[in-house]
Amino acid sequence: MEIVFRWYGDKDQIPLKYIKQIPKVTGIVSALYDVTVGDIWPNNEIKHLKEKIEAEGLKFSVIESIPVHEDIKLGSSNRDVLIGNYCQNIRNMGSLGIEVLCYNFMPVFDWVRTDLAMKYSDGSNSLSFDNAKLREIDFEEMALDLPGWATHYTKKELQKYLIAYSKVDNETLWLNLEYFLKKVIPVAEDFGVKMAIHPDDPPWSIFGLPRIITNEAALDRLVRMIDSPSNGITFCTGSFGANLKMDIVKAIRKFGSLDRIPFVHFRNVKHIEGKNFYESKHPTEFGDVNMYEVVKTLIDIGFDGFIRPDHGRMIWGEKGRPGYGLHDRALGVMYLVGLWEGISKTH
Ligand code: DNO
Repeated sequence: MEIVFRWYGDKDQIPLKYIKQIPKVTGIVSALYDVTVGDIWPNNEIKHLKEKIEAEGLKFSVIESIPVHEDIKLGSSNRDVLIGNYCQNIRNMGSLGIEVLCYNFMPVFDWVRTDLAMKYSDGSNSLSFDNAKLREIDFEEMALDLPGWATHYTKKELQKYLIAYSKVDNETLWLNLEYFLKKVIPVAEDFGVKMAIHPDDPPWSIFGLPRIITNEAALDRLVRMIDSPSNGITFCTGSFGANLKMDIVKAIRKFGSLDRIPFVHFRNVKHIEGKNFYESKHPTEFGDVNMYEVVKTLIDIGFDGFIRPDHGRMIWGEKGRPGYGLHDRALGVMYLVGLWEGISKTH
């Protein structure tokens, strides 16, 4: 296991130096954030980012993400050109020795929360999701813009995509994913890259859009589609944790043993009622994910991929990107390291 930490490049208020000070963090998860979705990333810019990371004694381990253009997800007639560009990005990152590519296949929106700073009695805050509030969202007023979102739509574009997706059901989205993967996975294999799909977050349909990477059966279908370690999963314990019906530990054992989990997002969530939940402190007792069993299972299966603390709360007065502050994510790392050492020594 190698612990990595997400860094948003020069625009991130957290300097690489601080990340380097967190015990056991050896690598960085990053991306180019200013490239238009669908374009080829300038190779010199990726190289430059890599050099910056390496100058601080860290490794550029994971790209999260190279966004998949909506026209690929929609299966539009121009998808082959866009997939061609995607393949070139994979070749470029592989040639630079960046091993894992986290991506998602969520239509229009990436991860979604309805409150970016839900307040707790101890003065901290974190992100939360309330299904009723989601239903109230008015696209005319919407200013939802979360860290890591690749696209900021104009109202017109948003309407265009919502209409286009009204003709795409889950099955069509699956077929479009398969079409995409059949073209990109052979390239990933050739260039030593492991693709790792991120689950839909939350793992159910929102705004009537199709969403497919939601549970264990979906992961079964994904891995069967192309039998290759390059066709892998970003196992996000928080995203899947929102689905109370999913046995997360069993799924980690199954897909990890098949060598399909190159990357893990380590996060806990606590359900309030129904589909509503908030992002809790990392340790098991504060949420609904058994973080101890997650780590124990990863140790059992000999997990040798990358793992990063996922969203943290805002604590100690820190202000910054929702979910991506320094302090609580660093606490998440220390909790992970403690579990890891404790379990490994008594196992
Ligand atoms: C949220 C992240 C996601 C993730 C993408 C991967 O914090 O986990 O935005 O980066 O879905 O493509």
